[in-house]
Amino acid sequence: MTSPKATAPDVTASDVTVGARARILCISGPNLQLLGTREPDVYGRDTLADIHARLEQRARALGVEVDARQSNHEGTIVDWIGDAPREGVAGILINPGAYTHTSIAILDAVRATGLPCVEVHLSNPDAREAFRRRSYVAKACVARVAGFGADSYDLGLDGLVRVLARRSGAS
Ligand code: CA2
Repeated sequence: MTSPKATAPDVTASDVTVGARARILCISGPNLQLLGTREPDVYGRDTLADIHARLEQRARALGVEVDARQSNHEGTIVDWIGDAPREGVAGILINPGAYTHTSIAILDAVRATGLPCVEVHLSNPDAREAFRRRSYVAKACVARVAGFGADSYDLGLDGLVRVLARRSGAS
């Protein structure tokens, strides 16, 4: 008996082509430097360094380059986003942390780049307090991945690479 065909196959570099090592900017917002040290029941046991290391591995497998950063400061995040087109970034992966629910400045910055952006969350904000249900940043994003813990970052990268491949007409 043959095993059933997977409906959502894993994406690999041979499935998608996004041009010569497309550059992805990954931004994590406030307090995410605390990952792995507190609230493991909500945010898991991986540190942000673990997440970044896995993301880099995944990026290599996909044939893209990832530049992963974290800041507690809204203005710094806005500056990084604003600089992205000039720096040749092809797409943005962002976990805006609590700024998700408050920051019109980050929304405007992402929108101004015109770059595809995927919002990622470790937890599922929709299943938590009511104030986490509103995302300003989501309004400038092509998609959102939430609730898969650290895997949300890898899944978000896979999705973003697919969007880039589709836009470049390569797959
Ligand atoms: O689930 C996510 O990824 C969040 O973006 C995390 C934010 C929260 O405000 C969002 O609603 C959802 C909080 C990040 C704080 O990270 C911590 C990590 C470890 C210990 C304490 C905080």
